[in-house]
Amino acid sequence: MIDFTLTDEQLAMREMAHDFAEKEIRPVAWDYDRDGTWPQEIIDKAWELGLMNSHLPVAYGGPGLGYLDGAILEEEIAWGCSGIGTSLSCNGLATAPVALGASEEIKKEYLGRLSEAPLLASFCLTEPDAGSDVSGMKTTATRRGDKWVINGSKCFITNGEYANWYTVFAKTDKEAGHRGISCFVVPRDAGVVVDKHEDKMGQRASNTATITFPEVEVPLDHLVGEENKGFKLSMMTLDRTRPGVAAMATGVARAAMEMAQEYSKERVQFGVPIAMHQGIQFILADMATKVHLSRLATYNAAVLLDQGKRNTLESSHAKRFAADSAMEIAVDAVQVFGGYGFIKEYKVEKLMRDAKILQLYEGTAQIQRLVIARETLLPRRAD
Ligand code: COS
Repeated sequence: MIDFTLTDEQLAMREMAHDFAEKEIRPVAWDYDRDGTWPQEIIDKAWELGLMNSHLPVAYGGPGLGYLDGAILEEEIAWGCSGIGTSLSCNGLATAPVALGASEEIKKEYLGRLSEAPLLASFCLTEPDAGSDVSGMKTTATRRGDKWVINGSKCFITNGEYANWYTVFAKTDKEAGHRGISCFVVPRDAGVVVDKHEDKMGQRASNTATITFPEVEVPLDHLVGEENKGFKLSMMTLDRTRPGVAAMATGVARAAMEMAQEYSKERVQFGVPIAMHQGIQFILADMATKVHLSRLATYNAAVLLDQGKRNTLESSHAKRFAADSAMEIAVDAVQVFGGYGFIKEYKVEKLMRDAKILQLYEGTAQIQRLVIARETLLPRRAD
């Protein structure tokens, strides 16, 4: 049976998240964007209300909500501000490999921390010379006595400056390509160095940093999953988190569409509101279709995860379509505003800047197409 009817609990959750986005995020989002301020106050409030760590298993103090539940929350929060949404949802990226592969003790310790206090964790995969090409990474982890010693630098790390701990991917066998990568949990106080805070075009309320690991030592049990099996863990993680990015993209797209709808009903040209002109109506109609399909693709990718099925293809469909649509819709929303859309006072330009990163992080629009092409040309379904 195909049924996307939300349960009463999901509807209540959506309303709570929307209320939070409307009352706590929207009134300050444009100030945070202008100043690039870190939204700690909002993070604390969101954590209190249970709007963070929705995926954290009950066994480690979390609410243990499903991926569809998470997507519903993420769309609403991103409707408020996707920069703040990225800060709030990033724990999901850092914790996925841990939930998938870490020992019970490590899960209790590190996942438990996030449910005990409004702490953050960061996912460290990307390097200056290894973005789309994950297996080109240069960071190494070497076993020395009863420790792993990690050396290297990671860039574009979301929440990097504020994280309490990091999920780090490093080469444990330099000659083995993607089969020589392992994953580790690294507490910040192990000697992690925050090098650089990026000044970004959009999503300016989220923190993006360069993180260096200079001879950072962690105990042997901080290896997540099996040695040299980290690449697969990173891919399985992205399968789980890309629907969340798609949900955020749907939220940004919806916000831009609503702004364009409202403005087109007020703005009068040639004696009538511009919403009466067919040229504008067609733009608004395409926005509505894209928002609708983005949400359906997102829910589809999330529901498969909730059913315990592999969703690599659907996850990339959702991420690629929703992110591309958010960008198109935000550009078109500025167009509907005409010259005013280019003026910061009218607010819609923020959404155009924010939308761009959705086509870049967690796999570019081109990487999603690569995954889609491979999955459809050479299906490898292991449900
Ligand atoms: N789930 C489980 N296993 C997967 C998988 C998935 N979704 N995708 C790939 N694998 C496995 C493959 O089955 C293969 O296994 P074997 O070692 O048994 O052969 C292995 O991983 C290598 O896969 P592949 O050959 O497809 O790897 P590539 O090096 O060609 O990389 C892409 C594939 C490009 C898709 C991958 O590197 C990628 O997603 N890059 C983008 C990274 C990204 O999103 N970065 C953003 C950082 S987070 S903000």
